[in-house]
Amino acid sequence: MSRIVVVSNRVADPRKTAAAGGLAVALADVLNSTGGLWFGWSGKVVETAEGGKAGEGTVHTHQAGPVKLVTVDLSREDHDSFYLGYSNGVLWPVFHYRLDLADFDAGYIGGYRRVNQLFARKLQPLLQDDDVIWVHDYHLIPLAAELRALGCQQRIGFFLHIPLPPPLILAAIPGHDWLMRGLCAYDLVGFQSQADLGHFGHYIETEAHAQQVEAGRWRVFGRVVQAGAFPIGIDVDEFTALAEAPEGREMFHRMRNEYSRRKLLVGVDRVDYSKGLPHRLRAFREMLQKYPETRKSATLIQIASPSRENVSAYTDLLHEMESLCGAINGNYGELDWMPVRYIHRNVARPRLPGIYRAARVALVTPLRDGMNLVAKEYIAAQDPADPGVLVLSRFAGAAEQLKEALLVNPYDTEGTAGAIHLALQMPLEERQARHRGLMETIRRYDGHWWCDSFLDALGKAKAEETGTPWLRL
Ligand code: GDG
Repeated sequence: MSRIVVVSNRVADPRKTAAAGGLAVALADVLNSTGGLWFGWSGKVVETAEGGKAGEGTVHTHQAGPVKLVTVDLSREDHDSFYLGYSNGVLWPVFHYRLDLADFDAGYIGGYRRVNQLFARKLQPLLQDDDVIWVHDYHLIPLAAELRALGCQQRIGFFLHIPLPPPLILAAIPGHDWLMRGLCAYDLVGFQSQADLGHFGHYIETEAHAQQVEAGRWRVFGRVVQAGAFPIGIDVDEFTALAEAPEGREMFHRMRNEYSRRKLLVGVDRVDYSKGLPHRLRAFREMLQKYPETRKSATLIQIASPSRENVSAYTDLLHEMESLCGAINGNYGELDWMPVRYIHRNVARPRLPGIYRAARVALVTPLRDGMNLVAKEYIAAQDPADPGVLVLSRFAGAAEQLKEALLVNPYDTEGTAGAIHLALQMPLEERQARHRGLMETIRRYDGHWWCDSFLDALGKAKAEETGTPWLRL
C-alpha cells in the first residue's frame, strides 16, 4: 500500500488521539498503518521582524511512532491574511451562506496563496513518487495546483469539511473562479453531503462549462475531475468505550445526581455563528413560555467551547449569548432552578460522553454545518435501553443521514420549541426505535468507513490531465 500523506492546517499527534477527537482517530489509523506523513502549520506565529520575510517558515520534524509529523511556522503577516483574513474572514462565512459576515479585503487572497505556496515548497521535497496525498479543508484549496506547478505527479485528493454553497453564493467571492479552478486540480474532491456535491456540479457546469463524463466525473479546465459525497463519521467503538471508562461513568453519575429532579438538555458547540446558538436559546425560551409545565423540570446545559476569539464576528456572538442566557435565567429562573447553564470553556473530552448520556435531549441546531460530529457522538454515548432524543437542524450535513432524529428548522423559533417539547415527552419505545435506526447508520458510516471509502475512490480515480496551467490570478 502507498504511503499516505495527510495535509491539514493543524496537525495532531496520532498517539494522543483521545484528546484530539474523531477525525484524528480515523486519520491516525491509516497514517499508522502506512507509516505516513502528516504535514501542516505548527500553530506558531513568528513576528515578521524576528522571522524575516512573509512566506518563509521554519520547518519542524517529529517522529510520532511510525508517523512523521512535519510542521511549518507562519509569519505574523501570513497568519493574519491566510488564517484570520481569507480562511476565516472570507471562506468560512461564505461557505456557511453568511455573505453579510464576509470581509472581502483584496489583500487577504495574496496571503492565502502565499501560504499555500509555502506549504507546497516545504512539502514537495519530502514526497516519494508513489505517495497518495490527502489534503483537508478550506484553508488549502489551491495546494494541489501549487504542488502540480512544482512538478508533483502524485495522486492528490481533497476533502472539504464545511459545506459548499450554491453557485450564486460562491460567485460573490472575488476570485471564485481561481479558487474553483484550484479545486479542480485535485484527482478527487470529497464533500460531506449530496447537497454539497450537487452545488459543486452545478457551479462547474454553469460557471466553467464543465461537461459531465459520467456520474461524479466532469471534464473541466482541460482535465477530468472526480467528486463524491463521503459523509464523515466518528469512531463509534472508541466513543462508546469512552462512555464506559471511569471518567465517563463518573461524569454521568455526577450529572444524574445533580439534576435528579430535572430533564437535562445538552448543547456542545464551538462558539461559532454557524452553530445557531442564539436561535437555539430563543427556541428554548419559547418552549418555557409556551409550555409552562417545562419550567423547573428542564435544564439546558450549553457547553460553548472558545474558538477564534480574535475574529470580530465571534466577539459579537459571545456578547449576544451572555445577554440571552442572563435574560432567560433572570426572567424564568427560580431560587432552586436555573433554566440555562452556560459554560464558556473547553470540557475535557473523556467527560463528554457522560454528559451526553445524562441528557434526555441533545440540541444540535446549526444554521449550516458541513456534517456535525456532536450529533453522532450524542447517539453513540446513549444507553440503548433508555436513550435520549436528538433534535437536529435540517441544515446540518448530518440531517441527510440521521433520518430518525427530530429534524427542525432553527430559524423557526416556534417550530423548534415544539420539537424540543416533543423530544422531552417522547415515550421510551419511540426513543428506543429511533435510537436503533440512528445507531445503525453511525456504525455503518463510521470514521473508518469514511477514510477507507475516500482513499479507495482516490486510488481508483483516473487522472486525465491535458496540461492546462492551473493558476492564473
Ligand atoms: C468541522 C465542520 C464537520 C466541542 N466542544 C468541545 C469539544 N468539542 C468537539 C466535539 C466534536 C468537535 O469538537 C466538533 O465537531 P463538529 O463536527 O460538531 O464541528 P466543527 O468543529 O465545526 O467541525 C463540521 C467537522 O469539521 C468534521 O468534518 O462535522 O461540520 O464545521 O468532536 O465533541 N471537545 C472537547 N471539549 C469541548 O468543550 N473535548
